[in-house]
Amino acid sequence: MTAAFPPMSDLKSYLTERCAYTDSLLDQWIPSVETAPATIHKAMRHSVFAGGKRLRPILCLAAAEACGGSKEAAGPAACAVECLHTYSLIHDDLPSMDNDDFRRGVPTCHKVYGDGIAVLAGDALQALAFELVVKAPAVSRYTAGDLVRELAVTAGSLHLVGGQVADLEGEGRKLPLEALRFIHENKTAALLTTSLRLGGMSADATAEQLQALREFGMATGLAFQIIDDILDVTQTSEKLGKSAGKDLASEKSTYPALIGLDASRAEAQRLTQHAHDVLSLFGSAGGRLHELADYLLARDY
Ligand code: GRG
Repeated sequence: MTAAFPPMSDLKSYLTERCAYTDSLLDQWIPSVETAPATIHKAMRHSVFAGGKRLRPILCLAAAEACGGSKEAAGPAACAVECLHTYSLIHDDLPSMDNDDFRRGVPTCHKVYGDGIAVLAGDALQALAFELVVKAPAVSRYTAGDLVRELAVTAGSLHLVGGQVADLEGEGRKLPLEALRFIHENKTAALLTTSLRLGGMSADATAEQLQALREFGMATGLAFQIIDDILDVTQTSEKLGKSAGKDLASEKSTYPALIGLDASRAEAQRLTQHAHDVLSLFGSAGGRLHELADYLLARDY
């Protein structure tokens, strides 16, 4: 397999380049706003191109790089995880869920297109995720069915949906730390982990490499969500591009609410250190994953 990755450059330009690469593929694969029925494609594109950080596609591409693969082979999986992620944001923002008006710096999908079209835009993005993941070129260790299963299990009742159910049922109650950890691992860390594993699978990763990507994803994913909880209390809505301070206002159980800001930061640092440790089998090919783990810990939006 050809390694089509450029040599290490500074992280900022790497992120910009990977973001632009993902966007160009998404633009190619999401039906245009002229495609009938136009409203649904406008709504899908409104949320996808509203300015997300593209962390999941970037992790997918970096995991492929760590396993000796190419960004071209990982591109379909990178777009699939972004479509699944954007669907979850659209549905999470609905009045019947988290009821948010503002996401990625713009009004939420249902605020612009109404609840019905927002539900359908999420549904269509979820379906598109599965259509895209099977575009990945064939490799010897994994079938298209293996990639579909990886995405489906994460999207379903044991992970994304299950985490969202636990979150809804935990509203208005002070949760024990283990219950909060369950929500964060399933709402957040599971999809980051699958993004990495799909990148690895597109590069024909070994079972050991996929297992290391799982451990790296669960550790960085939980650290990512702890940082998200911290940013909700320390940053402005303008900086975050979504409503800040909501967790505090709704007395939601979060890491800072349960263990305090300092202990939350320390836990995110401990998890990030564990993430670095599990990358040892990738040697220098894992360089970008090391950088991304530090970037996720240090982010301020
Ligand atoms: C199945 C409806 C449904 C929901 C599943 C993922 C999820 C649960 C809800 C989405 C909202 C949410 C707060 C998720 C937690 C993960 C998280 C912090 C998402 C935001 O991710 P970023 O910061 O967002 O990467 P951008 O906009 O940059 O892509």
